[in-house]
Amino acid sequence: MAQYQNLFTTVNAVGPVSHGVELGHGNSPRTGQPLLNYWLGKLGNAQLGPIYLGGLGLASLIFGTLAINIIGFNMLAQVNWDPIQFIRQLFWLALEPPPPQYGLSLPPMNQGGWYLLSSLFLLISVMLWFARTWRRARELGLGMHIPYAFMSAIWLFLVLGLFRPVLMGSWGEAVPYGIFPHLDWTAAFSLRYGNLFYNPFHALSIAFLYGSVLLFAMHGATILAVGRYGGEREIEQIVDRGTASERAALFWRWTMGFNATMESIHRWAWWFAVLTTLTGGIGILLTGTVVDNWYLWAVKHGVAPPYPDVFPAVSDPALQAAPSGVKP
Ligand code: 07D
Ligand code: 07D
Repeated sequence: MAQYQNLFTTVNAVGPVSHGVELGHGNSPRTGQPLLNYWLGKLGNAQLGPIYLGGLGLASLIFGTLAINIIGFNMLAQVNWDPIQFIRQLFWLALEPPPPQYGLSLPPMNQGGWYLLSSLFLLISVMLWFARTWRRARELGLGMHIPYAFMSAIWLFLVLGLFRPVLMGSWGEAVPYGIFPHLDWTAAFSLRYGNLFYNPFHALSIAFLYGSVLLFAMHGATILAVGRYGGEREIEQIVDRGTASERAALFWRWTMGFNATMESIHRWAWWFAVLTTLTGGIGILLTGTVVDNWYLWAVKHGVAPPYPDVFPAVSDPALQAAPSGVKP
């Protein structure tokens, strides 16, 4: 007989729409008349809205829109204001940071000035959004776990775009805004500093990133697998142990000898995710400031072997005298 498998069959619970609890003094009203949508219910909760916009949310959206517009209009200017070419070349277009000779000074607008202005707006937007997560968590009586986790991502974001450029003394160190250009920057960064794979903090970041994926798969699968016993009602399962949580725990205890609990699995998830960008930010901040070449660093510390001397010594062609007739 076919058994109930909830790999795809989402529980689409619908009820009367809810506006949520009353908000205390100093809060704005929530925006939007809530509605129910079947397809949204397939992805998550079927109710859409209301949303709490508030002063911080509104200000964040305004600054974010300004940043995106500055980036977009600079890209549009680069293709001579041709909307077709803008769409065609969108993934390759970029708003680049100022060239290195400007250091940390203010360059002309078309030499990175627009880049700095959009960065300022993006920074304000992200920080306002952070403040919003903080306030909303407080208002709902939550712990601060969500803002703290977001802070970890913001740490890497700030290292890439603010702290490291300042330590290096040049805005030119910051990441360009663009789909492929930011990938080119990432690849060039690794090459410039002697292969980021030898940066132990990059390795830690990867381990936490992969670990996050593994934990997410294990947890998601475990809870779905005990959904037939109500296992997705995690809170009840913590305080009122039933057959679902018990079986989930026993599965792991019997397959690997150790099991998380309904509570601790979320701590594992939180720490792995947070440590991905936390260690990553440390790794990037050290690059170029403390360590100039991660491969040579690894050789020095016995992590990587030096290349054997099988070829005759090579010299940098850039340092050689130019052949006659060629201007250097
Ligand atoms: C799924 C949540 C939704 C978020 C999404 C991203 C924008 C950008 C701006 C057109 C998981 C929204 C995108 C707002 C629009 C313009 C100018 C989150 C989810 C869908 N990256 N990166 C992407 C950013 C860095 C790297 C994609 C941002 C570092 C590699 C997207 C930042 C380095 C690859 C994107 C940032 C780096 C990507 C998908 C900031 C090292 C990919 C992101 C602010 C960490 C992948 C074409 C995603 C790709 C990709 C956004 C920073 C490396 C455009 C906003 C400098 C190797 N990055 N990135 O799903 O397909 O995230 O690129 O720091 O392969 Mg990146
Ligand atoms: C970027 C946090 C900031 C984002 C914020 C979001 C908005 C948009 C809009 C919702 C992602 C702001 C959002 C403004 C809102 C809407 C619509 C998080 C960010 C606040 N690497 N690598 C990592 C691997 C190589 C390089 C981390 C793997 C090569 C550089 C990660 C491989 C070279 C940097 C990772 C690999 C290289 C990294 C990122 C394999 C390139 C970084 C973690 C298998 C040739 C970053 C220490 C993350 C870092 C980073 C994985 C290879 C370069 C673990 C798996 C050797 C320069 N790499 N990498 O969560 O921290 O990012 O490094 O080859 O800067 Mg790497």
